[in-house]
Parts: sequence; C-alpha cells; structure tokens
Amino acid sequence: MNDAANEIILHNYPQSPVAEKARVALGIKGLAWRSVEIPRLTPKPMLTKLTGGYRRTPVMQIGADIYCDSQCILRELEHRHPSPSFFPTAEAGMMWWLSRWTDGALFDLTVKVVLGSAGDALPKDFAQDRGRLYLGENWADGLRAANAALPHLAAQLRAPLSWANDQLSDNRKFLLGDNPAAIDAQLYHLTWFLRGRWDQGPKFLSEFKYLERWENTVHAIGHGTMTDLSPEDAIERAASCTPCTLPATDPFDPQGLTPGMQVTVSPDLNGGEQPVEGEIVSATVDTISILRHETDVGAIGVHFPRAGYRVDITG
Ligand SMILES: N[C@@H](CCC(=O)N[C@@H](CS)C(=O)NCC(=O)O)C(=O)O
Repeated sequence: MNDAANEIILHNYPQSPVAEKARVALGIKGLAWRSVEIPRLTPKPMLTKLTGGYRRTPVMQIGADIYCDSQCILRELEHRHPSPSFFPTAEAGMMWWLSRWTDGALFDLTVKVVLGSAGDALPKDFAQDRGRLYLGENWADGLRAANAALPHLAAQLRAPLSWANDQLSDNRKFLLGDNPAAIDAQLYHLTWFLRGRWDQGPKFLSEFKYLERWENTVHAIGHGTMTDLSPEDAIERAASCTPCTLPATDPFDPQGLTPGMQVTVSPDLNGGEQPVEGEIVSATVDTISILRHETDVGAIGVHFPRAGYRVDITG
C-alpha cells in the first residue's frame, strides 16, 4: 500500500467535543493526519457519501475504510499504531468499560448541561438538530427540563469529577500515572466541552485544582500533526483505494452474523438517525465491518463498534 492509502483522515469540526477526544488520541500517539472540516448540521452529503448515512462527528477514514464512532476510531488507531499504547497499564478491559460510562451517561449529562444552560439562546436549527439527536422526540420538553434542573445536573457531574480530582491529587501527570491513556482523552473531551461551552463551566471546574492541572497537561499533548484536506480529495482517496478488512466469522456471535449477510447498522439510541446498509465482511465481538458500493466511488468498508450499535439482518 502506498502512503496515501495509509493516511489518517479525520472528518470533524473544531467545536465538536467527541472530535476533540479523537484529536487528543491522535496527539497521544504523535500521529500525522489530515483534517476534513464537515458541517455542524445535516445535510452532510460529502460525509454521508462515504459513511452511507452515519452523520455523527467524528469519522475516521483510511483509504476506502471508514471508521464510525470514537470507540471504533480509538480501537483502529491502537491496532495500526500500537506504540505508545492507549493502555499503558494492565487494565485495558477495565478502561474500555469505563469509557462506556464516559461516552454514555457522562456525555449525556454534559450535553444536557451545555444545551440546557443555553436555553433560548441556542439557534433554532441547532436546537432542533441536537435536541432530536440527544433528547428524543420530545426534545423541546427535554431542553426545558434540563434548563430547570441545572443545579441537579451539575451535582451529578460534580461527584465523579471530584473523584478524578482526588485521584490526581498525588501529582500524577495523567489519570493512570506517568503516561497518557485513552481514558485521559475520554474524560478530557467532557471537561473541554464544559469549560468551553457552558457559561458557568470555568467557575464550576475551578474547585478542582488537580483536575485543572491535568486539563492543562492533556491540552499540552496537542493533536499530533494536522494538515487540511478537502472533502473532494477525501472522496477521491476512497475511490482510488480498496477496503482492507478480511472476512471474519465469530462462532459465538449471538446474532449469528456471518460474511455476506445484508444488514443495517445504527446507533442503539433514539436519535432519529439513518441506518447504514451494507453486506457483512467481518463481525467480531467488538466490531462490525460492512461493505457498501457508492456511485462514483466504488467499494467502501464501513466499520462500527458492536457495543452501542444495533445490527439488523435484512437479507
Ligand atoms: N458515540 C459517538 C458520539 C458522537 C457524537 O454524538 N458526536 C456529536 C458531536 S460532538 C455529533 O455527532 N453531533 C452531531 C453532528 O456533529 O452532526 C462517538 O463516540 O463518536
């Protein structure tokens, strides 16, 4: 494979906290990567041409392979670039479990605080898009409820942040010790979001002096070496490459997924999102890889995590 086929392309936009998680992860690994700036709101035709409909941020592309969701992105980065490891201690399993909470309940809480505190100041189209994505069909009620419950929501955030602060009080540099880990990026993107986008964020975080020091240390890691790429060039890259996943079957797969089956894959949430259709190439315990064909591009491999995603067999 030539260099271009291996180049990491991150489809993202500057304000996205989950993209910030991926950017810090790229920084931890000290990688060079290309950044395609995508719109903050749908439609995102240049992105969905590659993903087959998945619209969330970030998405990583390597050649004709598309990795959806930061969980899938971090796993693939660890696979392709194992050193330095995202798991510098012997607890990789426990760190993946913990990330299900940072990316799940803690992320939801953070989003409620940020959106709820903005109230009517949110632009209408943004409120509608993010409200539906994160708060369900009755998102307008959900936003009002979040606004009314801000002190309660802040209390829910405060306890876990105080535990992180206490853990950092022995002057360790990172959450697990001297070396940065995936969990640093997975927690940092939430404090970055709270600090930057909640008007009370800096005040709220100011009681946690060890956490603040850690935020500065994580910030100083940087994002690796980033250079811009146009969406047209990213699509052209996919067209000139071939998806790289090899067929794999897992005899213990609870859904009996095997290569060749037609499926749809979508986040296992009520976000009103479009499922992505394709043919299974590989279904393992933690990743589902499907193949799809896109007009003017050709074959594209699209990868999703199993944890947090729903796979429905369609044929
Ligand atoms: N579980 C996903 C969550 C991604 C997510 O919700 N990202 C937000 C941005 S921070 C998003 O997609 N917002 C809507 C958008 O960008 O269109 C992941 O870890 O990548």
